Amino acid sequence: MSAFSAIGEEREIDQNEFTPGIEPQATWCPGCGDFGVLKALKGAMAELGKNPDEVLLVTGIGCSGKLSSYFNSYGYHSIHGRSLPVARAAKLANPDLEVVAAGGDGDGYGIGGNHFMHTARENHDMTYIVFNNEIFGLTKGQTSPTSPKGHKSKTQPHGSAKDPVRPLSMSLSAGASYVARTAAVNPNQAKEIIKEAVEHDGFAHIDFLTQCPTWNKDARQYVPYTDIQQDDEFDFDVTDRREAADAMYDAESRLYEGEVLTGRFYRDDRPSYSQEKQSTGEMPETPLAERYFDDDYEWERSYDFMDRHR
Ligand SMILES: Cc1ncc(C[n+]2csc(CCOP(=O)(O)OP(=O)(O)O)c2C)c(N)n1
Ligand code: SF4
Ligand SMILES: [Mg+2]
Repeated sequence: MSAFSAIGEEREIDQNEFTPGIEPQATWCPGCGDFGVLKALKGAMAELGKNPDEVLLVTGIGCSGKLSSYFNSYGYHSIHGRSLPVARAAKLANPDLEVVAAGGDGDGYGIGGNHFMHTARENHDMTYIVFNNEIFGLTKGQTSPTSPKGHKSKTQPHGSAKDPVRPLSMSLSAGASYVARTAAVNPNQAKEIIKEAVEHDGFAHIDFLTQCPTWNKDARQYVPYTDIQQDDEFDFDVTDRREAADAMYDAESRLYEGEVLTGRFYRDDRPSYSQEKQSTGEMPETPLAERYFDDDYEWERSYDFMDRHR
């Protein structure tokens, strides 16, 4: 597989092409929602006609972070909370790559929260999937930023005193240009939402509800769910910020009352970070990745820099 050979090649893709040749056995527990993300992602990429070598999947640390081991594409299993800066750098260096970043609620809304805020604000063109199981799964069930108030765990045995973060509202106010929530128990909706997110030019954030039957509730934690686009009660305009904000606030509150509202919440078509940079002339026309592989490219700036520091 070379870095550029298959980019742009059009052919029918089978979703099994996204299963690694030497398939590592997934170590997720039976009934874990993470399997649902893997299935939806494979289906979405195949239906979009993406070749595995057109895709880069960058993950953080957690049960969710293992996704890049079970998905056949370029992959980078980064460090806790740091998938987004890695994904941003890769996208800027090689804009032809379809970049997907993924990680847990602890990873993205806790330790990596600052990267989340600024990647959304700058509207980097990528898909960000947050596996939201309301818990630290990998480290055995500690309270996470999305755990409900009063939730008892080893770290808060008397119950969490904190209100959970509101991931959809946070994303909207930070500046994400596509915001959706889906659930592993709803694989068809999940696949369609991932397809939209991948096709969106800008930062597309998916809060993906992934049940953790081992450390949180049970495999039916997010059942039943409602698709807000299919329910007359939620007749709002996803391109209207205020209406989207109200719908998000409602969905976030009702999740903790046992009502699971999923679907598309917000979308705008403002230019992505790269498009803005190109329009001001700040972004070089030849992407960094192509310059690196071009033997004739003169690395003037690097040479100058080295001369100055000899
Ligand atoms: C810098 C750093 N701090 C803490 C840890 C320990 N750690 C590993 S995974 C994790 C939390 C995982 O929770 P989440 O991000 O929600 O992912 P999940 O396992 O639930 O998918 C923590 C605290 C670490 N690996 N690196
Ligand atoms: S601990 Fe929870 S999140 Fe981790 S693999 Fe098991 S069920 Fe999934
Ligand atoms: Mg988690």
